[in-house]
Amino acid sequence: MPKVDYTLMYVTDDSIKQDNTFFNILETALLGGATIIQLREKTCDTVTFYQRALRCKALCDKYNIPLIINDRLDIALAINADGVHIGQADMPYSVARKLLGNSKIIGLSVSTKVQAVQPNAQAADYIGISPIFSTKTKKTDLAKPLGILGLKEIRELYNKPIVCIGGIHKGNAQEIIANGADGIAVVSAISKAAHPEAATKELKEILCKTGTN
Ligand code: TZP
Ligand code: MG
Repeated sequence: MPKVDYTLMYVTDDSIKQDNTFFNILETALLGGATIIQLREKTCDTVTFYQRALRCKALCDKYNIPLIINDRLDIALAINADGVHIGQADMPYSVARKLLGNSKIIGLSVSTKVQAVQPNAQAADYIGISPIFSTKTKKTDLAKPLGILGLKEIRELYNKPIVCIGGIHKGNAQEIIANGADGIAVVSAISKAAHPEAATKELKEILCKTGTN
């Protein structure tokens, strides 16, 4: 598998139903320097998800940026995505790996220290600390925020890439990288910004100043 840059993951905003807006924002995130894209759709039907996924893949390919799909292995396989992001209640990691093979990225959400030391988390390509802070974007199935302390504790136990998600913006991104995360994943800091491309660039600069990139 090629080395993946997890610095700035843009997770698409499934509240945007209008395709033009959805793809404009995705392209501005790519232009602004997002290093990986996660397509996350929680409410649409399968055919809509599949069609969005196909278009996302074409756009990400244009910028040479990996695309991973939230939850849906079938869609990841159908469009030859670069991988999936799964949660604790999704397809078990071992099954996902069997279906996708070794060349694809599999990320797993963890919400506790205990989950971070489980064999599936240790085997995954990266874990997503979910959530790090409170967020208004995800309203259901949201665990208690782990905070910076939780991130530090998990960093000590986990030696593969860690990406944090939930309530991250330009005011707190630096602190997350400084405390051991390899990257951040954001929805609203980009999708709801007045100028998504400028917002992405600003986040990227903050992250690159703090990290080793
Ligand atoms: N998983 C945990 S928090 C979250 C997801 C998908 C939403 C993050 O959205 P935002 O707007 O970056 O807080
Ligand atoms: Mg999931």
